[in-house]
This record gives sequence, structure tokens and C-alpha cells, in this order.
Amino acid sequence: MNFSEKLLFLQDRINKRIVRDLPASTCKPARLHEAMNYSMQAGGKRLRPLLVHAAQEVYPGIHDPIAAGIALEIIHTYSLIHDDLPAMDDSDLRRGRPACHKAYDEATAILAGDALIPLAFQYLVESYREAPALALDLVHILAQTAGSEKLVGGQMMDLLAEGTKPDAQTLSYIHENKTAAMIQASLEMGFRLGEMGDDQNKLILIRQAGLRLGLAFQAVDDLLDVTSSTEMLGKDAGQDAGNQKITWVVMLGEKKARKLAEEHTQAAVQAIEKIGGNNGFLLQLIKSMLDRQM
Ligand code: GRG
Repeated sequence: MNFSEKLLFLQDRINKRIVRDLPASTCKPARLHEAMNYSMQAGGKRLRPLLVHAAQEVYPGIHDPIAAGIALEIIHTYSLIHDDLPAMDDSDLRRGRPACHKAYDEATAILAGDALIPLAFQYLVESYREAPALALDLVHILAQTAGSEKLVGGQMMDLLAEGTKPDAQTLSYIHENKTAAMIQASLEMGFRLGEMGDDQNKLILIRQAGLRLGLAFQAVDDLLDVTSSTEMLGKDAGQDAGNQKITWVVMLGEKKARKLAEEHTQAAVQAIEKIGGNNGFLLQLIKSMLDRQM
């Protein structure tokens, strides 16, 4: 299998497991479960589960990486549902279809997002119950990442900064926490599932790689917002300007923002190379993220 075939193969496996393992749309109350499945099954790149898989593969172990990836995808999807709400970024389109609150209504979208949060932790615990110490570590990483000092804190700061004068320190805080933390957790959780998951030196390197990759991912996201189209992105292009967001593109211009993305990607690659092992797929995935079109 070449790189693109492997990506498609893994995305298909992840999508099938999401359909199989999440509560069906017919569960009571059906409207809530329909809305949860509507957003979970809307596609998306499944980047976080792919990163978990690739990081587990570096020193493969006996533990299944797909379940940890899906737990991250569940948290990611809740954050997208809530981010799209009128009280936050007010977006009508997500993953190429109407946002959850447009397809249903605001109250249902809030509750669908709410219900996804405990589901992620329930799913993690049920999936790794034969390895309780590992399950505890994974729950801890995900809880910390999704919490008030990372994902939610980053989102709060992002909203507070709208319409204010650009300031590099604030922007770095937002990107590290709103975006990079979930990418970092994907690599860390994947690595923990592998054979060398307790190696402290390698864990430091995987966290460094995750942070730099997450920062590169956000810089590319900012660039795509100004260079790509709504059709291509499956979400509204030009939204950052519309919401008066500060981004690296606004602060530095497109050329320097691109250079920043390249530098962060290179730093992530170097950290992964130091970890060694079977890192080929992970390195390819990291490099492909720099040239993504959506
Ligand atoms: C509501 C707590 C809370 C947080 C929201 C996800 C998020 C934080 C905001 C979305 C806006 C945004 C541009 C975030 C940074 C980059 C990002 C997370 C993009 C979306 O992720 P992709 O590109 O999306 O992996 P898909 O749809 O492919 O999964």
C-alpha cells in the first residue's frame, strides 16, 4: 500500500468504527443521537485518529490505536459543533454540510456537543479496560487537553481577542491551546499505546513534535482561510477576516506565515527522526499536512 492508499484505508476503518461503536441514531432521544451522528459521520480528514495510528506504529504494541483516535475525534467534533454556534464563530457550514445548529437547532447542537464530551471518556475507558494503568493515562491526557487550560482556554482567549490589536504572545497562546494541544495529545496518546510508551526521553520528543506540528497546522489553516475557497474547505473561507480574528497571516503576511509553517514542520520532523523506530508513515503524514488543500 502506498501512502495515499494507506490514508484512505485507515480513514475507512475509522469511519466504520465510528458508525459501529457510537450510540445509534435510533437511541432515545432520537433527535439528540441523530445530531451527534450527523456531525460525527460528516467526514472530515480524521487527522487526529490518523496521527494516533501513525504514532503507535513507530514502536507498535498490542494496544489498538483506533479507539484512542476516535476518543480524540469525538472531542474534536464537539468542539467544532460548539465553535460553529452563533455565540462563538457563527458558521453555517462545516465539513461540506450545514453546521449542526443549522441542520437541527441551537439547543440540540449544544446538547449534542455536551453529550459527546462524556462519551469520549466512556469510550476510552471501555476500550482499554484490560490495561487500567494505560486507560488512566489516556483519560488524563485527554481530560487535560480538552480542559480550561488548553482547548477550552484557547477558545476563550480566541473569542476575547476578536477585534483587538494583534499581539504575538496572545496569538501563540491561542494556537498552542486551541489547536496544537489536540494534535500534541494525538501523538502522545498514540505513542503511549506502543511498545516504548513509557520511555520518558522519547515522550519529551513526541510532545515537542506534537506542539510544533500543531502550530504548523494552525498556520496552514490561517493560510487556507485566505487562499482557498468555501467549496474546497467545506467550511466558510474568509471567516477569520469576517470575525476580526488575529492570525499569523494578518500579522506577518502570507509569505512569512508559510515560512513559519515550514519551520514548525521541520522541527516536528527532526524530533520524530530522533525517536527513530518505524517512523516512515508518521513522517509522511507530517509532511503531507504542510501541503494540505483542505
Ligand atoms: C468550542 C471548546 C471549543 C473549542 C473550539 C475547533 C475549535 C476550538 C475551533 C475551530 C476553528 C479553528 C479554525 C480551529 C483551529 C484549527 C482546527 C481545529 C481546524 C479544524 O480541524 P480539521 O481541519 O477539521 O482537522 P476536520 O473537519 O477535517 O476534522
